[in-house]
Amino acid sequence: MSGNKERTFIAVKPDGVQRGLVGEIITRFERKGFKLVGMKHLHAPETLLKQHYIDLKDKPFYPGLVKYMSSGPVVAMVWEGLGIVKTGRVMLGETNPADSKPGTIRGDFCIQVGRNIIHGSDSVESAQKEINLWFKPEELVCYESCQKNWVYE
Ligand code: D4T
Repeated sequence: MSGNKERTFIAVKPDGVQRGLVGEIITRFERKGFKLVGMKHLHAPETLLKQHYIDLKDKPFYPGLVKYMSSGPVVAMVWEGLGIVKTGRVMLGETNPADSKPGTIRGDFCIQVGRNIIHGSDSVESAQKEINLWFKPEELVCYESCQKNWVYE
């Protein structure tokens, strides 16, 4: 995927869901002009979460991370738009909320790294991998947004 069709995987983590932040997070992506192409609310199986965080398997925080991510439902989403992977990470803020600027999601709504409420893919390649891991192709909706010509030149 390239250009306006770039996609990223965003997940509201269990703390974000429990704290009622799903609507706020969706609103930020919608208002920016990005397009929602997939969404599901699920209690993610541990096998899926272990695979999702496989690159971190040797980190000391990995077991706690998997436990936290499986402690309640998450809202998994695929968003689409120009430069969305990079811009999405800017909108999220730094991994550690203490380093996140006000105005970012983590900067505004959380305090500690182990409760940082949201995940966003860190590269186009990992976005593709994560989307394939969490969604079947038929779960992604193809449609043209009526806003397209007002968001893009
Ligand atoms: P995610 O993947 O959740 O969007 O986070 P980041 O991409 O911003 O950061 P990451 O992969 O390095 O960390 C994944 C996840 O692990 C938690 N974490 C991280 C933690 O609990 N303790 C730590 O010291 C670090 C570095 C938070 C995010």
